[in-house]
Amino acid sequence: PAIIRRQDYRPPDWLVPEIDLDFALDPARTQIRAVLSVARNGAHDRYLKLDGDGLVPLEVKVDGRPLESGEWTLDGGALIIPLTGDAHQIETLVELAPENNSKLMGLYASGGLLCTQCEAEGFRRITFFPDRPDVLSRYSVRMEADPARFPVLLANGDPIEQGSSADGRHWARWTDPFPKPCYLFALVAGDLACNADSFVTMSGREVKLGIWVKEADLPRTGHAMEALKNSMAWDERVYGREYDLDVFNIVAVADFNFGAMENKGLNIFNSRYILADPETATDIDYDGVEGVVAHEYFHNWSGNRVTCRDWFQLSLKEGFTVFRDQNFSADMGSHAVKRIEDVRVLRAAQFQEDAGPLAHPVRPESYIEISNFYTATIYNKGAELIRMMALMLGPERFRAGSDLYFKRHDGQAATCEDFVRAMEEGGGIDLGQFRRWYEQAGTPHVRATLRHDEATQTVELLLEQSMPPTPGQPDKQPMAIPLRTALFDRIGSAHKGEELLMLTQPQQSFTFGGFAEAPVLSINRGFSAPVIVATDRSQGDLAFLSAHDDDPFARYEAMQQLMVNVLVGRIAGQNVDEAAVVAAIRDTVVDPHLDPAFIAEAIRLPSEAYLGDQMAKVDPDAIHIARDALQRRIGQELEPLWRDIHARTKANSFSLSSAAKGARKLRNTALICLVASGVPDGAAVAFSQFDEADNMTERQAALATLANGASDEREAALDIFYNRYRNDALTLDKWFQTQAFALHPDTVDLVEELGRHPDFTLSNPNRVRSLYGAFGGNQWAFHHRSGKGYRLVANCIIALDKLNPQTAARLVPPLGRWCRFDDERAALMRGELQRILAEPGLSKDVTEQVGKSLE
Ligand code: HT7
Ligand code: ZN
Repeated sequence: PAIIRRQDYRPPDWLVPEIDLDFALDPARTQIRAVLSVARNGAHDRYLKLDGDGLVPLEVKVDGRPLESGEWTLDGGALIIPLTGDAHQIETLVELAPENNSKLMGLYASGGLLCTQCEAEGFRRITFFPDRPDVLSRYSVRMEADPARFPVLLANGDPIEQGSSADGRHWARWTDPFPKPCYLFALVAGDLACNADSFVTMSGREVKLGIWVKEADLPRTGHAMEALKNSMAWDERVYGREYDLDVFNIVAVADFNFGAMENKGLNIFNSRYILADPETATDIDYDGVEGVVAHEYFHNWSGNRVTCRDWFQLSLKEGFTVFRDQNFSADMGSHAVKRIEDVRVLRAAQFQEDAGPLAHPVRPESYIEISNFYTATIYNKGAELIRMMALMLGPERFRAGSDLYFKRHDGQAATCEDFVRAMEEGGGIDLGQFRRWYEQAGTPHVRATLRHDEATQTVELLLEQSMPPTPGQPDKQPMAIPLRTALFDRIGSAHKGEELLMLTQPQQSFTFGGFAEAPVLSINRGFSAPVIVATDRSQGDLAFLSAHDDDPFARYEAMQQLMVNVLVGRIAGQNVDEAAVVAAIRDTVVDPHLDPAFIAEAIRLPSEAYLGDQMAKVDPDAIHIARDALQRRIGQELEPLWRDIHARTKANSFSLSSAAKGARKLRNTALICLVASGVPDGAAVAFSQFDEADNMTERQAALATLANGASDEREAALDIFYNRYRNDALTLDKWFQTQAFALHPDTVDLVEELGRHPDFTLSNPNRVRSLYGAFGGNQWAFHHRSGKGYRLVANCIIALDKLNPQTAARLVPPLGRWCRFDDERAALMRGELQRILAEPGLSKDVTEQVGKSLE
């Protein structure tokens, strides 16, 4: 397949200032008439090329004149028309069968609805058009459909006309006054009910808000609506950004390749990020709804008003928007806990990506299939880059930079470089070396060594940075790494003030005076830079920080490192002091000043996958055994504490307050510890929590805890859960996911069985992710030494590729991590990758991911 390169960017030959679309909608046979006003861009004699994917032109007209078939050609799906003048009107007619569109890109059917997904390159599956983000057009859209099946007709912008046709069909016209790239086009037709509300903007305009769902789901839309209104107010307050249309609609659909889509004025969501009620949604689900609603709303400015020049600039909108949604969620809840959660996700997804064959820079240099580049690097590492700039600039200068960016580039298709330049000019800072964060893939490693000199009462902090090679980038230049740092006096347990140290050289040392005794180093506080830090801190120093650090992230980190050292040491056969971990956990749990949600985060053992990341070669079995043993010891030694917490955090009634969420989080952690201790009534306590819970957070946590063990209660709870939720797709996903993620010796066999379950289907991406996606993240089960896990996932990829290549390609990365494992496992993993690659007719999505994984 062809490689697209960033360096090959050329402005578009033809612009399309206006487009008029007419949809005669029907699931089996939809006709689309498009009228494009095209304008030559600059002086050249190149023909007009309109991208198309699987389209057959039924009619082609230029300035109203029908073309003969010889007057246009098709080239790899694109429509080629030679034109003589500088401005023309092009008209095309195509026909589609949305009900047969299993790729869920372009116009497709989902649960009786017709809807669209155009980012990144879905619009070319709807009509012929220059499908690139730097072609911005004004859209007028007419939709016509059967009013019984499709009473609601929505598109971007504002509704301007509607009526009935003589043949009993009805129609509506929507226009969007803001020029936009075609990836932001959307329409929805269906039988939908609306949660209607409104928001008055900072300039006093009333915006009509609508969340459209199936009638039965209306009671589950309240949280999403609150999140939307909070997001609108937050963007005004924090970034000065006001909403610009008179209506803002959101539609929830059951079949969706991603989380949601920010189409102008008509966001389309995977229903899992809209629907929530206590019976079916966990607190994590509620937070997911809030975060994704905010993310898509924030795109109205960071993505829509200022869009991307080309797909290499994807992080311009995604990294910035993730940064914005992370800060919004932190403001809505706890800054400390949100940061811990975000870093956990970054390390689990992005650090692994950076360390493997699919590593790429935040601004990639090339791609084969752009859908494969909606990655943790573009999104989460991209957000960390913005976070570092915000830290270096400080809040006022960062706001000045973002104001300049929006003002300067409003209505334009911009680049990452435009953003950095606006930050430099608006904030008055030189970001020359910092730009390497956009260019170099891989996670920097920083080694920090502290040397104390009693005679001069000074300490020298030596920082050394390095960056491992990544595909296509064998040698790396030093990065600009901002490290928030403090030195703690052991006596008094305080520090003299935090400093922001800028590490810019391969090696750099910083000297601090006034230390009669060697202090304790607290570094990368708040996770100020997305780097891996190694220090020579003792277990005693880490225990000290886990009790005294005033930066919550650093305190959490010290606790985690304490546990990692014990676990990795134990796996390596060293004599380790587990008692120190137990003591640190006890001290944390009983600290009355700490937020219960923070306690739950801090005392949670590092995941098996994270432990694997700390080892030269991952040994899944040894990791599982060591972690399990430590969890048991923590459970046993502090058993009364776990019982007490579990009992006292039981609420009388459900609330979504931070305090109630924190209590549930801690209660579920206490349950894990209690059950892990092996006490005879462990399964019974978990089952009562499962049975008595008035909310899904506690019910699912109890189910997951039971699923890790072997008991009659396990089987009973799984049966009850299935029977209770078998008709609720989103909740049934949890049943599949919990079993696929269970730390149970039979998980691999169970996943095989579940793949044949009557409720399992490859046509719903949520269901696929809940089984095979979750399983791929279950290190112990997926890496079963038999290789069965690899075979299962490979089989799924092969079968799914024929229906939905995008979703299939997203299952490849766990198989691509073969070089992190022993030779036997590596050979089995490579064997499965080769088997996939040998499949005839493999999509370019999967070919790219598998091909790169084998290199
Ligand atoms: N910007 C949206 C990306 C997206 C997407 C990408 C590829 C395939 C399907 C997709 N659906 C949505 C989502 C976002 O980041 O807001
Ligand atoms: Zn986004």
